[in-house]
Amino acid sequence: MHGKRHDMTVHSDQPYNAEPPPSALAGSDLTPTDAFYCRNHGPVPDLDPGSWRLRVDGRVATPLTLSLDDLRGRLPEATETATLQCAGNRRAGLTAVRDIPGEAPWGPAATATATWTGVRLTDVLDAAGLADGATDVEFVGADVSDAADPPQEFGGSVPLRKARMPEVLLAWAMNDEPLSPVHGAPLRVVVPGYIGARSVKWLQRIEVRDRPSANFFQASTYRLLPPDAPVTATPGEGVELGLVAVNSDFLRPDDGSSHPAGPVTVAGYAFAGGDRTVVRVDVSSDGGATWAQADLGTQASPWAWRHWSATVDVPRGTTEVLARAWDSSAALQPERPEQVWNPKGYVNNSWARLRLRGV
Ligand SMILES: Nc1nc2c(c(=O)[nH]1)N[C@H]1C(S)=C(S)[C@@H](COP(=O)(O)O)O[C@H]1N2
Ligand SMILES: [Mo]
Repeated sequence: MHGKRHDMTVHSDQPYNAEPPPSALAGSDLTPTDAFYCRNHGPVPDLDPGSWRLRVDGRVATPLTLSLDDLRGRLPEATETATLQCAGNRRAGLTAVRDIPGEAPWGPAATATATWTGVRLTDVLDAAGLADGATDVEFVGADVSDAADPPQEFGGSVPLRKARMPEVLLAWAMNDEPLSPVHGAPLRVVVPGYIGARSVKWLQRIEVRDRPSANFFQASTYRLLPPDAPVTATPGEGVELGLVAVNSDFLRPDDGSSHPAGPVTVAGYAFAGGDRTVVRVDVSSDGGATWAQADLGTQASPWAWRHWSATVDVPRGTTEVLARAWDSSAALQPERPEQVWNPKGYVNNSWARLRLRGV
C-alpha cells in the first residue's frame, strides 16, 4: 500500500501511519522510498498537479499564485540530502514508562533520509518580496485533519531566518522521482534540522507572518508539556518543538535476537538537528560502566544522519547493549526515558537499548 514495503509496521490505516522494520534503514545513507516512514494527520489529498496552485501571501510586497511550471521555469533547481525525523520517533520507550493515550507507539524508524529536489524557499520569498514585520513563514497543507479541534488543514511555521536558509526547499522530487501522493505530491516543504512536522506536505499556501503559526499542529500539539499537564494543551502552552535534539538508536541486529556467544556487530543511526552534527557515538555492554566509541559512517550532508557500528562481546544469557550520541554542541543523550517523559510522548532521545541473547 502507498508504495511501501510489505513489512511496514502500520500504526494506523486511516490516516496512513507506518514505519519500516529498523533493519530496513541500516547501512545506507539514503533510505529507499519504499522504506521511508509516513506520518499523516488526515486523509491523503488527491491533487491534480496541473490545476494545483501555490498561494504566497501575508506580509509580502506582491502576493503570488504559482503553478508547478512557474516554480520549475522561473527559479533555479536545488537538491539537498536531508533526514526527516518525527517528534514522535521512539515514543514506544516513553509509552513503556507510562501510558500515552491517543498517540501511536512509534519505534525507532520514524526517521529516514532522502535527496529532495525542488526550489529554495528563499527564492520564492524573494519573488514575492517581504513587507514590514515579517518574522515567521507559515506553511499550510491541503489535507484536513479531524484530529484538530476544530478540523483544519495541517500547517506550521518556521522563523524567517530559517526560511531564508538555502537548505530549506519546496520539493517536488524525492530520491530523484516525483513525490508520491503519500509524501506530499505535488509539492512539500523540507525543513532540514527541524522536527518532521514543519516539512508540510501537499503545500498549498505560504503565509509570511509577524508571529508563529496559530495552526493546531503548532499551537496545541508538537509541544513539550510538563509531565503533569493534561494531554490537550491550550494554545501556546508548553514549549514549541523545533530543532531536533541529538538522538540515536540501533538498527541491527533485531532487538531480542539470539547470537552465538562472542563478538556481535551492532549498528544504528544518530542524528542531531539545527546546525549541529553527530560527532561521537558510545556503546556499552556493561550497563554504562565502560563505553567504547563506535565507528562513525560518512555524513552525506550537513543535514543528514550518521550511521555507526561497533562490535560488542555478548556472553551467554541476556545482555543489554547501550548506545548514546554526542553532537557538535557537546550535548549528550539523557540516560533514561523517565527523565524525558511528557504527556504527548515527543522527543524520546534517551539512550538506545538493545537486548541480545548469547547462546
Ligand atoms: N500536510 C501535512 N504535512 C505533514 C504532515 C501531515 O499530516 N500533513 N505530517 C508531518 C509530520 S508530523 C511528519 S513527521 C512528516 C512526515 O513526512 P513523511 O510522511 O513524508 O515521512 O510530515 C509532516 N508534514
Ligand atoms: Mo511528526
